[in-house]
Amino acid sequence: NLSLIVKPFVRKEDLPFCPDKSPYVGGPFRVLFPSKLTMADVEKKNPFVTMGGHYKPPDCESKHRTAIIIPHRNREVHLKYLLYYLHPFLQRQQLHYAIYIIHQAGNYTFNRAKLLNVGFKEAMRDDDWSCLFFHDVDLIPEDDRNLYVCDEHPKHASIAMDKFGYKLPYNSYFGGVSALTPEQYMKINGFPNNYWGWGGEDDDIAIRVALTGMIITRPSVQVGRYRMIKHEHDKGNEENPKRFNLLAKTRRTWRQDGMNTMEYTVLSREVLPLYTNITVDVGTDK
Ligand code: BGN
Repeated sequence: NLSLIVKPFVRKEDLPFCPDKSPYVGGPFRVLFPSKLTMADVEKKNPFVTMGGHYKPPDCESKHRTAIIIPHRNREVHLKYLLYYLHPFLQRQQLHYAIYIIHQAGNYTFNRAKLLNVGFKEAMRDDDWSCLFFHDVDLIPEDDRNLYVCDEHPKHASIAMDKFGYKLPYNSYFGGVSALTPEQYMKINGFPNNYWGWGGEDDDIAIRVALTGMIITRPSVQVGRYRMIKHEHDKGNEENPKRFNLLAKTRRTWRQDGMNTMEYTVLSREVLPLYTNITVDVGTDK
C-alpha cells in the first residue's frame, strides 16, 4: 500500500509551538455531578490521554508543562468527577500535562501538605515540569479562562469557591488549588511535613511565600471559580489542635521542615489510564 509509504512523517521536534492563546478556551461552564457516570465513561471520553494520565497536544508543542498533584484517600467518587472535568479542561488549554494522585496508605491521620511534597518529588522524577498545580480532589474549576500555568509568583487559583459564596474567605487564604514553579517551590523549602489533620497547612505555605519575599497572584473572581463537591468531614482528618502553635512558629521552623527533611516510602506506583496513582507511607506524628 503506497499511501502508507509516502505519508508525510512529522517528527515531534518539527511541531510548531501552540499559540499563546488556545483557540479552544471558552468561558464559564456548568458543573454537574451525573449520578450514573463511571470511571469507564470518563476513560471513553478521553481517548487522547495516554497511560499514567499524560497528555500532549497532537498538533503543536505546548509552551507549558503542568503536573497536577492531588492528595487523596477514600474519595473515589470525587476523583471520578474531578477527572471527568479536568482532563477536557486541560486539553482545551493545549497544555502538556499529567495527573498524579498521591494516596496516603493506612488509616493514620491525613497529612495533606506532606502528600503534596511527595507528589512534587515523584512528579519531577517523570518530567521536567515547568509548573505544579496542587489540587484538592473535591474542587472543580468552572471557567476555561482559569489557566493552569504558573506565574512569576506563587499563584492561588481557587479564589472564588461556591462554599465561601464565590469570594475569598480571608485575604491570605491559600487553600484548595495553588500553583508554583519548581524554583518557587524549592525557594520555600516545599510545604510543611508536620501538619496532621485538618487546617493550617495552607496558611503555613502562605507564610513561607511571604517570608521568602514573594507574593500571591490570583486570577480574577470571575475566572477563579470552583464548585466544591459536598461531603461529610472525613474520618482520620479531624481538626488539628496543634495548628495554632505550629503556625506561630513557622518563621523559625520553615527551613528545617520541608523538602529537605521529608521522609516517606512509596508502596506502589500504578500507571492507570487517567492518572498515575502513587500510594505512599508518610509515617505518623512522632
Ligand atoms: C482556615 C484554616 C485553613 C482552611 C480555611 C478554609 C486554620 C488555622 C487557624 C489559625 N486555617 O481557618 O486551613 O483552609 O480556614 O476552610 O485553621
